Amino acid sequence: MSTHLKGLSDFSHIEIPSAEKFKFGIVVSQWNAEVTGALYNGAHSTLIKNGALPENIIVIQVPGSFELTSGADILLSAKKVDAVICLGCVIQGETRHFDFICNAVANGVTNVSVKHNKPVIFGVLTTDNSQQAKDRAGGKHGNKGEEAAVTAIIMATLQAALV
Ligand code: DLZ
Repeated sequence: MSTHLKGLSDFSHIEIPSAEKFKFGIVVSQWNAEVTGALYNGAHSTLIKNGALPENIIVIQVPGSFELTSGADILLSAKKVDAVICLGCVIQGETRHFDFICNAVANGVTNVSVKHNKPVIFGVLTTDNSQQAKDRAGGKHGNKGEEAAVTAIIMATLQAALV
């Protein structure tokens, strides 16, 4: 059962399908690298724990969350993957950058998913401060990277079942 603290990172209430037959892409933003590194560790270990083969996980890095969309697009154009996980961390600052980046990456991830007809998962933290981000990257609120990986497995399985 999920708790108000751990959120979706507690998966004991759902059955996660095997990831063994799928290929995954992971696009990691280098901005706020300590947080995105923790998200990456959570996503990668969750894929492996659920049967994905290490050689079937392609990882690329992009400079910031704004570039997650083009990173996913490049990856899906170049490699045959069943789902892509975008990992980033946007922290509220003193300018409107935050809003532009969050809106751009949310819309961009949706658009690239539709363009390639593949699941592209939004594993981007959008927080008021770095503590909130750390709390969601392996801290007291779980790890959003793990959630993103589970979502990718579920969506890849759904597509394989229907297409
Ligand atoms: C410029 C910028 C700022 C201010 N803040 C963040 C952030 O909190 N998280 C993040 O992932 N990226 C940030 N960036 C960088 C942009 O995503 C992007 O890399 C640059 O604007 C260049 O396109």
